[in-house]
Amino acid sequence: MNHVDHLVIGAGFAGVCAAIKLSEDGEDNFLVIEKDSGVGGTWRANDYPGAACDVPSHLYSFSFAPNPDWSMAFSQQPEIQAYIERVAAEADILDRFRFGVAAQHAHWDEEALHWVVDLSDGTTVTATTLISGSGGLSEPKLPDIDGIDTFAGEVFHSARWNHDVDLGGKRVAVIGTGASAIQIIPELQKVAGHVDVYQRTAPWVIPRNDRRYTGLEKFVFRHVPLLQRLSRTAIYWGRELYVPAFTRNPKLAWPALQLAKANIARGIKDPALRAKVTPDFAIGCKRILISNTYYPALGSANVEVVTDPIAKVTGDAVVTADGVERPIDVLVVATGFHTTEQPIAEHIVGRGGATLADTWRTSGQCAYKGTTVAGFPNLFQIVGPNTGLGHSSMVFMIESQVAYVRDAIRTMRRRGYAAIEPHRDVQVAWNEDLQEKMGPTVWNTGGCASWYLDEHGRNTTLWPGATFTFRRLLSRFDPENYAVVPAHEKEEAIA
Ligand code: N01
Repeated sequence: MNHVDHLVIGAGFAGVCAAIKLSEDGEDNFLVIEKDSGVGGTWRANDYPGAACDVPSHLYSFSFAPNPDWSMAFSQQPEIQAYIERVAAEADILDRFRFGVAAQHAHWDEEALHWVVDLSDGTTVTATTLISGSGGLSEPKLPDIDGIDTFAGEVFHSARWNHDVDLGGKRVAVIGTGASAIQIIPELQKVAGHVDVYQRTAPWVIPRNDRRYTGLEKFVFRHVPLLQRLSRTAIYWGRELYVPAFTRNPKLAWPALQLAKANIARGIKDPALRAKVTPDFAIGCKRILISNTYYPALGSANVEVVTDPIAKVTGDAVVTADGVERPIDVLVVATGFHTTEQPIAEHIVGRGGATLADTWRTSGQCAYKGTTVAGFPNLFQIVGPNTGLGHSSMVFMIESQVAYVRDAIRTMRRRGYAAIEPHRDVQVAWNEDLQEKMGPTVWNTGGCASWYLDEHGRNTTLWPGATFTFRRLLSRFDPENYAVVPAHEKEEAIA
C-alpha cells in the first residue's frame, strides 16, 4: 500500500495552497487527489455564463502570489481559473496531484496511527495527516420538485453547466435567485427566446462597482509591488467595515440598504415588478449580491419573474401552485449547495468507528478553530465549519488555516508526535463561545432562511467576527489544547 505523509483532498484554492506551503516546508511526501480533471475546485466547476467573483480580484488571490495583471476589479471565472492553474504550475507541485480520483472512504487506523483512504480508482493510500480541502460549496443541492425527473428537455445545475446545449432562442426556466442565478440570468436574457425566473425569496442586490484596470495601473502593480500590496490592504479594510453591521448592529448596514433600494429603482421601471423583487428581510441576512445587470434583465420583455411556488414539473413545463403552466425547453436549477451537511462527512471514520456525519448528527457540524475535530486525529479541514464569510475573501481564511496546519505539522515533527486531536472540552468551549457571538448577528436575527443555517437554525457555516481575529487565533498551533500520542508509543504499538 502506498504511504504518504500528507494526503490532501481537493485541488481548489485550499488544496493548492496547502500543497504549495507543504512543499515550501520541505514536506514533499504528499499527494493531492482531485475528482475533477484539473486544479480550480469551485472555479473549475462553476463555469456557467456570467460566472464571476463578487470579491475584488486583488484580495481574492493568494497573498504570496499577487497578480498585477488582473484585468477587472472583479474577475470573471476564466481569469480566476487561469490564475490558479498558473500559480500551481509555477510552484512545481503538480507531479504530486492525481486528477479524476476521489476519496471514497477514509478511516483512522488506531494501531498504525494513520489514515487509510480508499480512492475511486480502486487503490488505497495511507497517510499520516489527512487535509481536506474539499470545499464548502461543492455538492450541488438539487430541488426536490414533484415530476422533475420526468422533464423531457435538458435540466442542469448551475455548477454542472451543460455547454453542449444551445440556448439561443429557447424557452428557459431558472429556479433560484441566489448569487449564481443573478449572474446567469442577464446572460440568458441576451440569448434565450424567453426566460422564466422562479423566485422563492428575493435577494438584496447592490451595484457592482466594477471597472477595467488600465495598462498604467498594471505596469505600476508589476514594477512597484508595494503599491499593489497597499491596494490589496485598502480593499481588505474596506471589506472589514461590513463586519460590525453583520455581527453587532444590523442598522449599521443602512448605507448598503439605500444602495440596494436605489439599484432596484434604477434597474426596474415597473412598480409591480419592483415590489416583487424587494426583499422583506434585513440586508446581510443572506449574502449581499452585486450586479448592475440583474434588475435590467428582469425588466426585459423576454423575462418573467414568477413568485408563485412551483407545484410540479411535467414533461415540458413548470406548473405553479396557481395552476399556471409555463412550457419550457431547458431547466436551469441554480439552487445552491449542501453546506451544513457536507457529504464527505459520511465517508470519514474516526476513532471508535464513528463517521464525522455521526459525530455531527446532533450537534451540527463543528470543529476546533474550524479545522480539527475531537475523535479524528490528524484530520485538518480547510474551509471547515464556521470559516465561511459573507463579506470578504475566502482565500484569506484558507491561508490562515493552512498556516495553522503547517505549524501543527512542524510541531508534530519537532516534538515527535505521531497523532494529535483537540481535547473535546476545548472544542466544545470554542463552539459555545462562537455560537454565543452568533446570537446577535444579522444572519441569525435578520428574518431570513439561508444556507448559513442548519436544520436546527444553528449557523454552522460563517465566522462571526473580523477575519483578522480568525487569523490571529490560528497564527500558532496550540499543542496545549490537544491530546497527543508520542511517536515512540506508535512504534511500541506496532512492535
Ligand atoms: O446558491 P444559494 P448559489 N424551489 O443557496 C433557491 C457562492 N457564490 O449557488 O432563498 C425554489 O445562494 C433559493 O431560494 P431561497 C456564494 O457564497 C459566490 O446562488 O432558499 N427555489 C435561492 O434563491 C453564494 O452564497 C459567487 O428561498 C429554490 C437559490 O435557489 C453561494 O455560492 C458566485 C429551491 C439558491 O441560492 C451559493 O450561491 C456564485 C426550490 N426547491 C456563488 N431550492 C462569487 O461571486 C433552492 N432555491 C464569489
